[in-house]
Amino acid sequence: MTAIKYDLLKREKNTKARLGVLHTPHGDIETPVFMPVGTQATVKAMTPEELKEIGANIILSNTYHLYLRPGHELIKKAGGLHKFMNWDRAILTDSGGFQVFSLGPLRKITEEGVEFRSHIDGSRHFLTPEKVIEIENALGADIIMSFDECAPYPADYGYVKNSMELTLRWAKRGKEAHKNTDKQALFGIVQGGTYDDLRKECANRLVDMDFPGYSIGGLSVGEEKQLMYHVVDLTTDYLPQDKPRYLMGVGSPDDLIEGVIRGVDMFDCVLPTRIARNGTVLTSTGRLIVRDAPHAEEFIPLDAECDCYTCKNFSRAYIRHLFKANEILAARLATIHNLRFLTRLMEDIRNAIKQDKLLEFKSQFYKKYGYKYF
Ligand code: PRF
Ligand code: ZN
Repeated sequence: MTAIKYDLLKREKNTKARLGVLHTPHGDIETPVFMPVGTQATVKAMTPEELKEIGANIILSNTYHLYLRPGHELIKKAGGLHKFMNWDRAILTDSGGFQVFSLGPLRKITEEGVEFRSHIDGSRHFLTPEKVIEIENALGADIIMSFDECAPYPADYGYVKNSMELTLRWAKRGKEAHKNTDKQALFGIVQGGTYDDLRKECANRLVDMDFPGYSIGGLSVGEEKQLMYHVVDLTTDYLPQDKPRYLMGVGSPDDLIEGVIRGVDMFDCVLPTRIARNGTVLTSTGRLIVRDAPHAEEFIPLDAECDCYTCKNFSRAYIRHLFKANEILAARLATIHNLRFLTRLMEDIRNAIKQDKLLEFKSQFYKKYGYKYF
């Protein structure tokens, strides 16, 4: 028995976009989907009820953070991550492969695993592919990630090749350690930097290992967008049609559209929640810094086309005032709006796929939204 089942409903006529449903132990997810990020067992500023209201069916959380604080044993005692945070829809946990490698000089990579110091209290830890699976099993997310190395960009061919080989060996070790296959689906992560042959080889060898889904890691780490799109396009060509594909840590509106066109089904990104807390919102006509002076007397919604709680009830002038006065409601209202903006964008994308009109949708979207943030 596998924990998840992916139904491919339709392939768009003019692109590589796919319409599907991901069945999980905590409900069905229509794909392509954007997953809000809840790093520390909370999507910052949002209650589970609010997440449901904006239409989120799956959220992402982080093994690295929850292992360090409050500890996976504690979350296991609470009855698992779903119960601990009172979220009864699907959860995906990232492996820490990205967070640990972002620590820079604080970590040391060996064949066995990664030794690092906690960003919280400086304490020493050692994570191995087996340990990461043990932690993810304790957390109990529906979809879990293999331990990988996300190579920096730029990096020379030799470094990236060794790093990809290590990621493949770790994927195999993680798969062997994963016992809870009927409740949790373990994805393999494609690495290989921006080298076409390494991406191809990594994808092929992971597919030979037969994972229930495949992630594309190592992108959006400083490379040009066009290069990222090229690597995504190339990688999905080597992934099977009957399994979901997840592009890790990518989720600006343009990246979502371009990713879907190249055959990606799942995305996550801190962007909408992070910029919301800084006073920036996503709208159908581009990004808007609602905190800025020009909006002081605008008694209109953040986005006239938006159906979210914030846009139905509050003006730009009021939200700007909340930001200037450092009121926590500002972050809450802006986060609700930004997450609704992206979940609605994904709904629109799925409708466009149904009608084989994704390219038309893309050009209409860009015409209003603009290319400013490419
Ligand atoms: N690996 C893992 N998580 C990730 C990434 C990765 O390469 C990225 C890269 N954009 C984001 N999150 N495990
Ligand atoms: Zn809104």
